[in-house]
Amino acid sequence: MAHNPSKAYFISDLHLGASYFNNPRRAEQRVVAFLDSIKEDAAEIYLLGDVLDYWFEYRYAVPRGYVRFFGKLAELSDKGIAITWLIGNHDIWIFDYLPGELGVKVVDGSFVKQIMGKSFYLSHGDNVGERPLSFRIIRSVFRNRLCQQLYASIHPRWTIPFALGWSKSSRHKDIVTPPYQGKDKEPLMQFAETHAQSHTDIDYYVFGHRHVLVKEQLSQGAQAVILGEWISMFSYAVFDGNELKLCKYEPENML
Ligand SMILES: [Mn+2]
Repeated sequence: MAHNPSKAYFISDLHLGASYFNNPRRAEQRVVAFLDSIKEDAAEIYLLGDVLDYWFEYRYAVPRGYVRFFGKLAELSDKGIAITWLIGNHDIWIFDYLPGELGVKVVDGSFVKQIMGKSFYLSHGDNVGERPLSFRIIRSVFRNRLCQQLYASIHPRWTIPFALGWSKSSRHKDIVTPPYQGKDKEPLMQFAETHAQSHTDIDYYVFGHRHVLVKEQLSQGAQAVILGEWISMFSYAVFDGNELKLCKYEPENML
């Protein structure tokens, strides 16, 4: 394929490293194969959170793994593709290592980005709409700088197994996704619908987090998508300047 960087790609919820993958290496290789397949026509890539199931950067050390995935991101970023990584609710603790090492831009929270002349509202989706109190408390503890420093002061020998155990305990929640019940019942869509009323300049809303693959037309004319996941769906969105399409990755040479 000729090198023609003209598209923007969006993926989320890869959950690499999660204990529920029967074959974690294959899950990583699938993502790498996808990134390789888009490297000639991608101008921009947006990773919308929960890319890694667990990550914590220490000052002088990082967790094991993800070598192929990180290598591919570094290759694409070195090639000039602009890669943006939105922090999700699993990969919260990215500090200066991944941005520096991979050349990716890391963003915490929701933001609006102009992409090929259109206005995109991008968010992982965990901080949008109604959330239970327990979720909000955990979220603020996880993001508290002092809590992060205290956690970082404990040897990884103790924190990493603890975190992996924690992740395992939320396994059911991550795999069994409440089904999408339509625009009117989906908090992310309700949020987008309300937000669009007062932000008529937004053309597209793109979310992750929910593990469903959906595109809806909002009443103000904008479109809203939820990106699915890479546990069993292998879905993504691609924007060519005219249309935002939802697709599933079907590798030719990988079953
Ligand atoms: Mn999430």
